[in-house]
Order: sequence, then structure tokens, then C-alpha cells
Amino acid sequence: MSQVAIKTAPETAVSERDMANAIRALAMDSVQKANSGHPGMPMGMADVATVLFNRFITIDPSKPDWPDRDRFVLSAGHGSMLQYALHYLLGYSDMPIEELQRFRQLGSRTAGHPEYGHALGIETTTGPLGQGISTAVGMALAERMLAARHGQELVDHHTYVIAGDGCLQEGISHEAIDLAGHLRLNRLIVFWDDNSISIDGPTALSTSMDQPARFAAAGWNVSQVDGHDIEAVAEAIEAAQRSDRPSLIACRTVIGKGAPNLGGSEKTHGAPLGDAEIAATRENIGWPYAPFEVPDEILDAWREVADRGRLARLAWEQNLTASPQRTAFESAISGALPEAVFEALSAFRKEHVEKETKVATRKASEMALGVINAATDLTIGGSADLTHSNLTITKGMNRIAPGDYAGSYVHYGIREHGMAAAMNGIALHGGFIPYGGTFLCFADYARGAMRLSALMGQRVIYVMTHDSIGLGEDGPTHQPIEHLAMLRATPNLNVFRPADIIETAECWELALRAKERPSVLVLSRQNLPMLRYAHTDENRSSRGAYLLRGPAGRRAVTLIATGSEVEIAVSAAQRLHAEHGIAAAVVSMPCWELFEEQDDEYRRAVLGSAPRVAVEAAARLGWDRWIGDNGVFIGMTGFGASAPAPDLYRHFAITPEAVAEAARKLVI
Ligand SMILES: Cc1ncc(C[n+]2csc(CCOP(=O)(O)OP(=O)(O)O)c2C)c(N)n1
Ligand SMILES: [Mg+2]
Repeated sequence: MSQVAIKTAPETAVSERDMANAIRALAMDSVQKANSGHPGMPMGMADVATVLFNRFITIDPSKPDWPDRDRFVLSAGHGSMLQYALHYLLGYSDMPIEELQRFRQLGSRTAGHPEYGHALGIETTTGPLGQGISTAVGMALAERMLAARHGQELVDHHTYVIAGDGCLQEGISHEAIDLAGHLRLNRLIVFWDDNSISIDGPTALSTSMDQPARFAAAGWNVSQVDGHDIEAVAEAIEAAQRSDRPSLIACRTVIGKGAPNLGGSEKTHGAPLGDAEIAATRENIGWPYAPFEVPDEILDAWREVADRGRLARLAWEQNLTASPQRTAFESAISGALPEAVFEALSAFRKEHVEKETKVATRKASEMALGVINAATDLTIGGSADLTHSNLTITKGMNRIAPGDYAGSYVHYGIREHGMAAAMNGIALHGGFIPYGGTFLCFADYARGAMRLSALMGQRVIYVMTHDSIGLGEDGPTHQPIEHLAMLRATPNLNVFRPADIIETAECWELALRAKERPSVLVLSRQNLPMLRYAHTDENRSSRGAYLLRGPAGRRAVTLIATGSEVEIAVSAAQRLHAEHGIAAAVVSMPCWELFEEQDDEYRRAVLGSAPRVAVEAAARLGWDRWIGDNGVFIGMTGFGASAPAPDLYRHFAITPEAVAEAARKLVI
């Protein structure tokens, strides 16, 4: 027998079974009305969710962004009706019953999968399986880091996750649980909806994994319960809260629990139950109410959960008011960077224009970061085991270690996808600006989470070095070709490819200022000369592209380039002038997305009406937009090769001579 008193259900006339049945009924009715959706998971996890919310979670629907709230992540996002039903029952102001009746319809808050920003209280977008649990690792880490800085008085909450078989089968879960176990993120509690069913049928079709053993091996506290035994679930949560490790609670459940004929079958996973089975379910669970009707006493019981949360929030606010940490805490949560950061970056640019500093843009990024990190402690750096290649750590940064969260640098390990998801979680949690590095080529490995950074509009900064064949000897496996096109095709993502140390500092500034958009800094391994003639207060990269070199008179041709190829374009222009008397303008285009946002007049002025040659050591895809019908693109047409970088540029004919020759042919 347990010696510890288990948190009992608050005194109400209504049973938790009834409260759970309200979730079941709302889920099956909404899916039926939409004629689309996933009733099985919400019905199977209704009991677990009820215990969790009724007895443990502290949230306040009347102030959903209160910083010390518990975080709830529905990693199995297809079960979105679980979340929407909870939000209606808890009384979120933007989730009246009509929203449930408009489930999955255009313009509703009740999108097919939970979308961050669509409804209050949705902490992160989920649906791509495995993302939620991995994002939650970042949230749980941010909680510990914020507590280390501002004290447990102000920061003391849990991150709860519901994950399905799918989330745990996805590779990203491995990265995430390994990292969480290593860092001993004991405020992270994951419920596994262990129903042995996924879309194709029994999970035994495709897995023999001992999931509890896998989590235990990663350093987690693990328990296994009957997910329909409310007291057993409560006991497991209590034990998890006392653990010094992250916890997995494997909840043995029946998918579609309550449906007498279809319960336990994959048929409940992603299709309406149908009128007959819904009627039989009502009978079976003792729910004699009309569709979308929840009796007052059951609704009241749920609203009491919200009220308890409101009182907790009010008490916390009093704590905050009295706290000596108040100003620092509020400033961190606001995410506002001190002006000193931008002043220091401007001074940095001036200094290096004067010194004509020639460094790789990855080195320039490190130098700029030195200035940024000295002026703010909002930034949390990291790398997927390439710290000294990505150059992401700066002087005075201490590492985050198991049980020690006072530092500001995360060794994410060789886990690009896990790193990206964790950074999403850190950004969503609030209090920090995460940046993390890897080689640009391995953006592929991080892609699923990078897409969500963009979809959710999070200020996550990707530092992606070794950005072309210019990395040289490591060869084609490491040389990105199609990655810029892929990243540029992603909506709401700024892709910066600076040409020199000055543009690198400018792009860092722009990334930091983009509060609602992730950025990728695409940086060279090889040294690049400083290309500006003079310091300007204006951030010239801020309009995405600009005239770097303009001929005195009319231009005969425009050369457009990014990053390391701007140097090539500049020397091609000199060659055209010296050898052929051709006046060439050079446009540096560090960020397509910002250039696209400029007005026509500016864009026309920059691009000019003369024929254009673009040069970038990458795939052509997308460049036709800028070079027009008669333009020429000089870049890569296939994979790279293993050789010293200068040899590769010659081999693939990405040279000043080739650019000049192409331009000359266009002009004559
Ligand atoms: C990355 C990704 N791959 C595939 C899917 C499509 N998908 C949605 S749910 C699902 C099965 C999930 O099984 P499980 O987590 O066990 O959910 P349950 O059927 O138990 O509700 C799949 C393959 C997805 N949403 N995300
Ligand atoms: Mg399942």
C-alpha cells in the first residue's frame, strides 16, 4: 500500500467519470457533425485528461498566458477534440459550444489539429507526430532555466504531454527523450496513450519496442497504469511530480473507449462513429443528453477547475508584485531586447568597416554574437554537436548541465531535429531567444520542426554554417545544394545569406528584431572579404537586397549574388569594366523574403532594367523570379564533390570569369 496520501478529487456532486464522459460525448458529436476527425483518441484518453486537469494542472482560462501556468501539450494532435472539449468545458472565452459545432470548418478556432495562435491556451501546434513531445522538452528546459534565474517563487510549473504510439515511434522522440533524460527535466510528465492501435491496425504490425524500457534507458522515471483507473492515474502523477527525473506514465487505454462495438478498433481512429454507434455509446456510458448538451452540474464541475486556477494565478501575481525579481522577470518575459544590443551591433559594424575585417561569415557570426550575448541574457545558444564549427558559443557562456540550469548554452547533442523542436519550445515558453547551429546540409534533419517554427511564427534563430561547396573537402554529402530553395519556399521564414562581416552583423540584428518569425543565418566556412566602402547607420540588409556597387553611368548589366558569391560578382564587375568597358551593377541579396516585401519602386531601382546574371553556389530553383526570361543563372546543377574549395569553384565554373563571360554575352 502506498504510504503517501493521493491527491483526491475535489468535493463535488459530479463524478470524474461523468466529467470524462462529457469529453467523450463532445468529441464524438463534433466529429460526427464535421463528418471528419478523430474520435478514438479523445475517448480513450478522456479519463486521464480529467484526472490531470481536475486534480493537477494549474491554468487560468481567464488569463491563458499567465507565465507560471502549467503547460499542456497534446502531442497526439489528431486528438484535437480532446483539447477543444477541455477548452469549452473549462470556459475559455473563445471556445463556446458553437466552435465545437464548427469543428474543422474554415475560419473556426477548432482546426483539424491544434494550431498555436488559433485559440487561447493552445501552447504549441501539433499534428506532425513526435513534434509535441519534443517541443515540450524545450518548454520544460525553459522552465528550469527561468527558475534558475528568477527563483522558484516565480517559476514553478510542470509541462504535461499526451503522446500516442505515433509520437513515440517517430525518430524525433528518441532525440527528445534522450535529451530530457540527460538534462533531468523532472518537470516534464508524459502520458503515453498506450492503446496498441494506430491507423493501419494493431501497433504489433510494425513495432515490438518496449517503450517503458526505452524511456528508462534514457534516464526517465517510468510507471505503467490502467488509463481508465482514475485513482491509479492520480497516484502515478503524484509520484511523477516527486521524481527527480522526467516521467513517462504509460496509460493502458482502449481507443474509442465507451463505444460498445467499435471501441478498441482502429476504425475509431480517424472517422466518425456513425449515428447508430453514437446512440449505442450514449446508452453504454450513461449519457442521455442531446448532442452538444452538457448538463449544468457537470459544466459547473469543470468551471470549478478553472476557478481554482484563477485563484492560483491571483496568488502568484501577488508574489510577483512583492518580488525583488519583478522587473527582471517581466522584462525577460516580454522578450524585448535592450537597445544596447543594437547600439553595440552598430558600433561593431563601424569598427569592422574601418578594419576591413576579412573572416568567414561563420566567424563573423561568432564575433557578432560576442557583442549580442554581452549585451543581453535573453539569448540561449547551442549547437547539435558542432559548437566549434558553427561558432555558436561566446565568452562567458556556461553550459546547461543536468540539474544546473543557470547557464545559457545547450549542448543539444547530435540531434538536429530534437534541437529545432526544443528551440520551438523554449521560444514558446517565453523568457528566452533560442539560437542553435548545425551544418546547412543538415537542415534536412531539422526540417519538421523548422517548419513549425515558421508556422507558429516563433523567434527561433538557426545558425547554419558550411553553406555551399565552399566547405570543400568534406564533399557532396556535406555540401548543401537544394537547401536554400527549400528554406526560401517555406512561408514566414527569413533566410539570410550574408556576404561579409558587415552583412552578418546586419542579418543578426534583423533576426533578433523579427519577433514573429524564425530566421536562418546561412554562413560560410571560408573567409570572405569585407565589401563595404563606408559605415552607414542604416542597416542595408534590412530591405533584403541593395545596390552594393553601382557604375557611374547607366548600367549595361546587373549581377545579383548572395553570400560568398557576392565577392565573385564584384570581381566579375571589375573585369567587365576593365576588359570590356561594360558597366555592371552588383546587387547583394542577403534575404529574398525581405526584398519581396519592399515596394515595386524600390525593387525596380535595385534590379534595374538591364539584363541580369545571378550567381549562387546552389540550385537554380527560384532564381528565375529575379533574373527574368533572358537572365542567366550561374550555380550548381547537381551535387558537389570532394576537393579544396577553390578547386571546386573552378570545377563547377562559379568564377568571376564565368560570370563576366555570361554577362558579356548578354550585353552584346
Ligand atoms: C509525422 C506524421 N506522420 C504521419 C501522420 C499521420 N497520422 C496521423 S495519426 C497517425 C497514427 C497515430 O497513431 P497513434 O499515435 O497510436 O494514435 P491513435 O490511433 O492511438 O489515436 C498517423 C500515421 C502524422 N500526423 N504525422
Ligand atoms: Mg495508438
